[in-house]
Amino acid sequence: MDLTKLGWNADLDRQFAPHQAKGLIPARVAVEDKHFFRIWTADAEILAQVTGKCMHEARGSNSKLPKVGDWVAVKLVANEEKAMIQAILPRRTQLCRKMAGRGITEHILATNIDTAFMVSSADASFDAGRLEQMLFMAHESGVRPVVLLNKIDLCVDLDARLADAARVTGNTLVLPVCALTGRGVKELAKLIKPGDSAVFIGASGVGKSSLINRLYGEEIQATVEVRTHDAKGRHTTSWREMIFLPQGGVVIDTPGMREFHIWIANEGSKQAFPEVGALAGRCYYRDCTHTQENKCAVREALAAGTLPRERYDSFLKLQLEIRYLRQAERSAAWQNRKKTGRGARGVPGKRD
Ligand SMILES: Nc1nc2c(ncn2[C@@H]2O[C@H](COP(=O)(O)OP(=O)(O)OP(=O)(O)O)[C@@H](O)[C@H]2O)c(=O)[nH]1
Ligand SMILES: [Mg+2]
Ligand SMILES: [Zn+2]
Repeated sequence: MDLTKLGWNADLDRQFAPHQAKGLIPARVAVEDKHFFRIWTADAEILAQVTGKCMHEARGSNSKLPKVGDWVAVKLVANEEKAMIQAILPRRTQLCRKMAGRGITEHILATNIDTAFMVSSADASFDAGRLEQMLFMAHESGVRPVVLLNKIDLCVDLDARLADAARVTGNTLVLPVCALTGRGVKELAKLIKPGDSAVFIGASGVGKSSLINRLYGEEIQATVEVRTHDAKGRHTTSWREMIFLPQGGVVIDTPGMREFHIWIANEGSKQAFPEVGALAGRCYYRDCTHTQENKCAVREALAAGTLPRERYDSFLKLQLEIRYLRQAERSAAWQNRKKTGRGARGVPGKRD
């Protein structure tokens, strides 16, 4: 395989030079699992592991470990269909979300992406709030977003639905599609050029895998269809997987997302206001908003003049934004539950 078809370019060539000098070869991470990676080299798809050194350098920070879409420098293990990942080349873009569950962990969905297809269902489960959050994430990541309004066969008034979407999409391209009939799939295919990398994201059951199958031309990804003859039943995508399209370009299928947290804004705040972050750690209340609480180290510094007023003001402004986004996310999720009274695929308590 010609690596340029996977997106290899002159920049990567330059970045790879020191690794080449050490006899390493370039590869792209196609699948990330708990215990292994599947990578594509120019010659083959092979299993790969991370070296102990790499693990140590990551120091528990998940984002420093290889992710789907990463270009890596590997050493082939002699006489085995295996490789050791020695280094990750700098990421051009990275698309992230907050991991669901306790605590906040950033979770990189995919890296080195050109286009993020934000898939929404045009049926009654359409959720403008969720779409807005997905768009925010794409914009923050420097990835081109395209909105796919899927399942238009299930939508009674497409114009009205498009108008709903337009309220949150701004200048972003919105493409109505139908994985069932193939409508709009040609236009979709045109948006992925050879060498491009695209990722499909969106709630579980909106039809990400179905659209990818359509693009590929055959059933390559399992979809969530209920198969009565098959004990396995539903086939929800459970890991991220990169797929090479016959016409060129790669697409990454992702599992449905339960929530999109605005971790980027959070991370941005930590980076932009390290001194406020340090002060906030000394506030009496753990959830101090630094506006009216007693024993607030941030306001004490403000009063003492060690924290400039304008720094305090812009910090608060960003915090407000983050809180607003969180609130919007929560109410959108709540509205959606109220609307459908069940999970996206009709299974109470399932993901999404
Ligand atoms: N009517 C109709 N059904 C569709 C369409 N696209 C997908 N579906 C159905 O919707 C269900 C979910 O599709 P998937 O492609 O598995 O959804 P997904 O987004 O990959 O879901 P996760 O992997 O759980 O995130 C399946 O039963 C599909 O057959 C469409 O355009 N119209
Ligand atoms: Mg899927
Ligand atoms: Zn405080």
